[in-house]
Amino acid sequence: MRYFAFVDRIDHLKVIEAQAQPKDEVTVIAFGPDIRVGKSMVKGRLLVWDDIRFTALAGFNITHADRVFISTADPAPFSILIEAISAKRNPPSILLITETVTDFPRMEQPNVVIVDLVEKATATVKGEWRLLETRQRAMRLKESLAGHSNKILIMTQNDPDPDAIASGLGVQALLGRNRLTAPICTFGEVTRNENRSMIKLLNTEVKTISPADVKNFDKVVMVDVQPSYFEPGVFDKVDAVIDHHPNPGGYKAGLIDVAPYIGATATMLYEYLTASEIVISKGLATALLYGIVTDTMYLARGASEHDFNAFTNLWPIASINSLASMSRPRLNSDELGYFVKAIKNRKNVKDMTYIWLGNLKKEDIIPRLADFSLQFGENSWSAVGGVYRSNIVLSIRYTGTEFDAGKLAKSLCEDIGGGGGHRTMAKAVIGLKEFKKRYSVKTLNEVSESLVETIYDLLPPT
Ligand SMILES: [Mn+2]
Repeated sequence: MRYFAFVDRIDHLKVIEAQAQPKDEVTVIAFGPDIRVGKSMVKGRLLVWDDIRFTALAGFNITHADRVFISTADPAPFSILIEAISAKRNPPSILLITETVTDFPRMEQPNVVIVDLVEKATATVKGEWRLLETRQRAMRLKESLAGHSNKILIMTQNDPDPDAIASGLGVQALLGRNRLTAPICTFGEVTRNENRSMIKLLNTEVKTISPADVKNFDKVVMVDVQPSYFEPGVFDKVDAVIDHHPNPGGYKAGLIDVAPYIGATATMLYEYLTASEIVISKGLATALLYGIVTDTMYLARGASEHDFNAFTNLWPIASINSLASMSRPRLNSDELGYFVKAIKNRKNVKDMTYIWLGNLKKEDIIPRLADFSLQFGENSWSAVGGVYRSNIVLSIRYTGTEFDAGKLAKSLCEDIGGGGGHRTMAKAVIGLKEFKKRYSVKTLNEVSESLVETIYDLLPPT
């Protein structure tokens, strides 16, 4: 290939020459009255013009098979040059390198592209600052947890989700620890099938501990959760918090990295690991990627530029097969039984499919069935309820736009429980005792009937 470089300054020559392969033919045309350039500074043929030499230009016979660079501070003479070079039927591609994009005439031509080096460099430098800052934070985190004999507690919420588990694995990798010297722990347990299958596939572990066990650890790191989530007094000292939920405040910790603009805590750990130049294994990449896709619904919900970047870089390393098996867990016969029960017992309450499951051993079947039962008929609401550990748990789904599932959940719980969510999905948790007392009912069937009546009154007319 032939390269022609028209330059009125030589400081971009390196950028230009870096594009050419050794076998390419490079002609540098130094141009203008002020340019000082010697043969030794140029890697190809050097011509020095004091003005545009149209005859010489025509002699080059530049076609679409050639590439033309123009590096300039002064746009005016170069627009004449572009016009002259582009006059033919098959003009070459012209790349204009500049540091000051002002008004370049003829820039609208399809064979011309303009590259502002300052803009490019600024973006790169910005990224480097960010990388440095993340690296420093990772260093501070490591320092605050340092000490070979330290037993580190990686703490997650009560029913840790893939993002929390992946972030825990990320912390282990960052600190060079394992499940014995820095276990991922919860006061609850992992209930959802997907999450259990993730733990199995990654050959890892989430330990259930009690608040009394906290004192057996020297250091505490919280991931995907913050100290205010827990009962006061359980953690008297937290060394680090890494989370993407909003910071409710009211707590102290050694290092607090809370970034609500990021879609998943796994993304934050990805950045810590890469900034610290730690090689991410296939298993860890799979976990982090799974954390990101579940928290952001495959980048459709709350995903930032950070999450897109982590996703793009983790995808080639991760095991896509494992990822697929994690997101499609098998139903065991108990769970299949609930699906059958749901289909049989479904009721229509105005525009809602309502399902009551009675006593439950596991909670996660409720939201799964709430999603599932939106597929029945034409109803725009679904609600699935049951009793789990002395609470009535109800998941609500809504596909319409005028009303709000979160508001319905809140009104259901008034004074006797907690509820909330957003327009499309919500959850209500009501003390069974309190509910029975308020509605003067005794059996679970009566509880369900009172729930139906209350929901009926709260739902908009159809
Ligand atoms: Mn999360």
